[in-house]
Amino acid sequence: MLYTPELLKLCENIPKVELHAHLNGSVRPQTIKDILDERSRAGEALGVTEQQLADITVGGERSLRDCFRLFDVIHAVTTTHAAISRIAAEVVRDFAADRVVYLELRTTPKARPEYGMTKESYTEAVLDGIDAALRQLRAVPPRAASQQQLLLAAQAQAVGGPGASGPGAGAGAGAGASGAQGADGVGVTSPSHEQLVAASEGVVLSPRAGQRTTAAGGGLHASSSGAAAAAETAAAGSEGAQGPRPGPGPGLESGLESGLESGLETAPHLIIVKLLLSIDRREDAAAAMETVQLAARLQSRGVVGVDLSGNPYVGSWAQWQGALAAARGAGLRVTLHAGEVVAPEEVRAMLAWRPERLGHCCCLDAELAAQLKASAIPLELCLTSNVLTQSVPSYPEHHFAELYAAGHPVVLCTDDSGVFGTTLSREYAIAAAAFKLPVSALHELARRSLEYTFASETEKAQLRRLMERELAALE
Ligand code: 6MZ
Repeated sequence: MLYTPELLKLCENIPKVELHAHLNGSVRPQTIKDILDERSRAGEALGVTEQQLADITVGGERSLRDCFRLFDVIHAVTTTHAAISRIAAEVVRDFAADRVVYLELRTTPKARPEYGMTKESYTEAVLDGIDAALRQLRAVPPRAASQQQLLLAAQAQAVGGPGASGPGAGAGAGAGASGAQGADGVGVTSPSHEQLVAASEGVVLSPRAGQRTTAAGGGLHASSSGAAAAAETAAAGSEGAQGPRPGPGPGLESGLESGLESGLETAPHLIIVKLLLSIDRREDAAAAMETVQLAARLQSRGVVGVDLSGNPYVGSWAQWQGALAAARGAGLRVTLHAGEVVAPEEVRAMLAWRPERLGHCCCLDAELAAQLKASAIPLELCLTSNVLTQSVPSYPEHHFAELYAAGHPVVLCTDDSGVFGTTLSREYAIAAAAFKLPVSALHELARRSLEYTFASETEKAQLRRLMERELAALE
């Protein structure tokens, strides 16, 4: 093992920022099993073999090509809105339990007409799942949030946000609302427009133990798919037989549960979740444009950008450029998977296009590496993913070392925590061990990651305050 349990524990305590996590790659293997079991009990044959199922649950080293075959199997199982919502809810809970305070999740909207699924209904199912998890983390009763409660939540933020102290308001929107109206003696100021927007976009304030609670609701919408109900159930604790994925300390998760039971005396941590919609490299120009238009329409629900991902051996840059330009035109941010395999012409074109962020950049020659450094484009780096898929030969040889030493903006991320059996805390521990970083450097990495998010300036300011307070307590 590269790192000690003590080091992992230190990393679990750091408030962290996750910027590169694929939804279906972050699924708990047990959930795939559960869904498969449920559907076969209902008499549905999904054509997934025992061996394929074992491949998902075993983890370990696998080539990139094998990885993409595995995603196809996962996608063959996750075809209902309820399954998608459940997975999204569980993924949010898992990251929150790993002390991730800002999560930018990404997923590829999928049209599956044979299952009555459009790209839009798929994405709404994801957003339903995220909302359900946030409500559960915040202990707001399902579907109880209203515009009035959002207003009150924003007022509570205006009063002092996560740092404000005072007696804890009870769990639930009603209790939070009365607190915001002054029942706890705290004066109320009017929320700014930005605060209202932040609240309606799913900004959730979850103060630390003994601090005032606020009643922020997730993005609000009517769900006709029934997926929201399934997500509520999932968010309410269907951890599966094996519970959450390994990594997050059990204390954190159980602390969170007991906090919910005891009226938030031990409150969960703040987590803000945003969504990026991915264009799959298998998609043509029209399909890519459809995803971008969907992302543009769903900005009010927390979609902040577009990603280009998928099998790097497939497709060519020119086919997505129109859609990516449209994304930029619509005010969406763009991040691109680049150089996961050797593809110098494509990486050159991507660097010239200047996305807001890049992912991977494992296979760059000296000239492209120099261009990347000169560009100062923030880079999402996924150590375990890159080593297990053999995009880089070993942890110590990972390009993180060179870029970090050069002062290039880098962010540690998980990529596919379910498929690769990792957590963000574990990625921090691996980095510390492989590159001999002191814990103070990890704190600094977490701090800086926040600056590369696609969050609004208001959200960044909130998170900065929270992270500073939590990091100061650790230092
Ligand atoms: C490129 C990847 C990836 O979108 O169904 N994906 N794309 N490189 C990687 N490195 C290992 N890992 C995941 O999540 C799964 C999808 O994310 C992309 C692939 O397109 C995969 O099908 P969603 O939620």
